[in-house]
Amino acid sequence: MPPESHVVTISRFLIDEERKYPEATGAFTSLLSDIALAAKVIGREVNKAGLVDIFGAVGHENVHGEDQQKLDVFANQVMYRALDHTGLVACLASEESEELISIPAKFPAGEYVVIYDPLDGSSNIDVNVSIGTIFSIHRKITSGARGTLEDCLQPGSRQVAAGYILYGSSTMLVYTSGTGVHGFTLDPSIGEFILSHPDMRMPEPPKKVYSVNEAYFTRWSRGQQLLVSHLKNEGGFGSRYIGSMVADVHRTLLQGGLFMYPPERAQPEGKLRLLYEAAPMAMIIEQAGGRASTGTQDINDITPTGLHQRVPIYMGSKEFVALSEEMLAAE
Ligand code: AHM
Ligand code: MG
Repeated sequence: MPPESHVVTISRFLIDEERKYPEATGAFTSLLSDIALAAKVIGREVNKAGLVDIFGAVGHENVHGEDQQKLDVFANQVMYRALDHTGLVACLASEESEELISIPAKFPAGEYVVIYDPLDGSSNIDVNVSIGTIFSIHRKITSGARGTLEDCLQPGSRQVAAGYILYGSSTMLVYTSGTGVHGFTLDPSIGEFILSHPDMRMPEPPKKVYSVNEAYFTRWSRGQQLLVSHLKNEGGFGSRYIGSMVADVHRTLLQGGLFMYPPERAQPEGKLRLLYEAAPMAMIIEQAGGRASTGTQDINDITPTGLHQRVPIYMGSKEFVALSEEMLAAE
């Protein structure tokens, strides 16, 4: 007889979580379920990306001046269509859209603001490297019926939930709603996300690994150069850099370490965006016992000033983030 095991699907898990809060309306559970459905649809296309002629830029640039890949466009539409008509969402913001995305007048609006990067790391699609979707959820704070820019520009510390979907050797959905981090792996044979990583915590002691694009070394500040030199020489750190944030942060979450995207000469604010990438990943890392800093302040203390604001990132095991802040301040 196989050992007794309980299979917990994401729907079961969300319903059980909801029961802990008698005042819960079920809206949040529905919202997460909608995102999980979008994840399955995006995951399905990502997994067969090599089979169909879906590669390559569609011939126009996104708001950051970067080539948009076809799968980005597809993932962006899937996220939008999973959420626009539900009556749960006040407004949306996507890394792929310059402006706030309003809910069409023909649909009811709800209380949640959903901000997402539909397919992060899309330059890796062609070479079959793991990519991901990142999402951040706030509650609407303005009093009107529909969400506004102000509802999107809230500090990360006010997120009610955040998560990502990693399209890797398996598809995983990892999320937090402020009471720990939970990971689900897609069983493709039944099309269900199954709880595989309950209550994820970053390991202590952490693995000594730093993750940064070291090709920019000569363009870094002296403090940043000294930090990385210290980690690999005196610190005895190893290095891993996939160049796909969801995959790099996922590894950091599971093994411990330090993920960095520092400022450099050509990009003084760094590359990654506060609302779509930094804030949601920061909430997850913090909920798992780690920290996320810009080098001088906690990422989730920042009140955003624009939808596409960028921010330097140092996230991972607490002691490594503290060491980074210390060494950067010394220079
Ligand atoms: P994207 O939003 O255009 O896909 O870019 C974000 C990606 C991240 O996944 C990754 O951490 C970073 O860009 C890598 O950048 P670089 O190639 O400069 O190291
Ligand atoms: Mg991105």
